[in-house]
Amino acid sequence: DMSPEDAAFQDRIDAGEKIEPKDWMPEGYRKTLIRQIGQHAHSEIVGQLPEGNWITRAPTLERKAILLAKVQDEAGHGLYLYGAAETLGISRDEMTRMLLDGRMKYSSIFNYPTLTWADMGAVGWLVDGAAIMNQVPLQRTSFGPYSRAMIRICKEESFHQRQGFDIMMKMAKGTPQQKAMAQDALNRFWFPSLMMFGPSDKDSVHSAQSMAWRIKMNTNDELRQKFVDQTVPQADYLGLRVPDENLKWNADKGGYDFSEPDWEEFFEVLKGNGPCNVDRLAARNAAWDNGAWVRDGLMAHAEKKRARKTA
Ligand code: FAQ
Repeated sequence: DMSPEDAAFQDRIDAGEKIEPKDWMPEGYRKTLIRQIGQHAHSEIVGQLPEGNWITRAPTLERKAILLAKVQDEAGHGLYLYGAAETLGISRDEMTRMLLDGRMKYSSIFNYPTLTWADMGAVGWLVDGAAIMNQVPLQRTSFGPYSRAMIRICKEESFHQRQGFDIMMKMAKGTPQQKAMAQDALNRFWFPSLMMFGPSDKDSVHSAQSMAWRIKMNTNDELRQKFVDQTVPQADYLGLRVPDENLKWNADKGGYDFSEPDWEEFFEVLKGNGPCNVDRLAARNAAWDNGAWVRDGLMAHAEKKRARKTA
């Protein structure tokens, strides 16, 4: 049974109103948003690492400039999202500490290594493709600052996806060796990309409440299906094979049948046992520790200015 406050809040959600930071909200709504937006922000920041790995090794100056711009965009997305989460009463420092000591998550996908240049194509095409599929509906999410951040972010993500597809085109239509690299990247990134949408609906603990609050607009399986339906024809166009024996057009449902990812692997990655979890957290911890002198310097400077003013 709902309290009168909860019922009035649900009425606002059902009427499609946006909830703003100073409005009353149930504690569960606030907590869920801090979790989801915070994890999303951390994903953007940790998500810089797999691509950052290739900036110094991009094949041409033009490719390097494009990749650099994309990775910088991801830092920007992280900052908008931390800003949106801060309006809910948590600081960016606190969220960062929770990432660094493992109390908060980031997307499972960034725990896989980027082994070749073709992986930059696969990440842009598949990972940004999955991110957009998830984020376009979130432009209509009920929390105002999150929905406005999503509008801006989606514009940049579509550029990111196109640059990834462009790399895949070059590789897939290139020499036999280049085509083999593109196929290998698709083979390794296909199932991890499907995992980005979260566990299957029967194992999704948060979906029902988050959808009632319009924090989420679709179930995990709905978006995964849409992603497969959009991506398979793109693989055909590239002349590449999706690594799934069970992939088959199903005319009755108007979509593809496909194999589920290995959910045991997914839950292992969430527990910290993926191929790169240790490296990713070590890299973020090192960045935080190595930046301590900058934070200390800024604080000391602010302190000095304050002392001068009051003197
Ligand atoms: N990875 O009950 P549900 C990007 C956790 S895009 C890790 O279904 P929910 C752009 C979940 O947190 C990637 N953990 O959860 C980019 C929960 O655990 P908890 C980021 C996952 O929240 C591209 C538990 O499993 N995008 O970064 C994952 O209702 C290229 C149960 O799951 C967003 O974050 C996973 N894949 O649905 C950057 C989008 N899936 O917290 C660089 C916003 C589930 O209770 C390069 N987020 N879990 O301990 C969402 O839409 C939702 O949070 C879902 C999960 C759909 C991800």
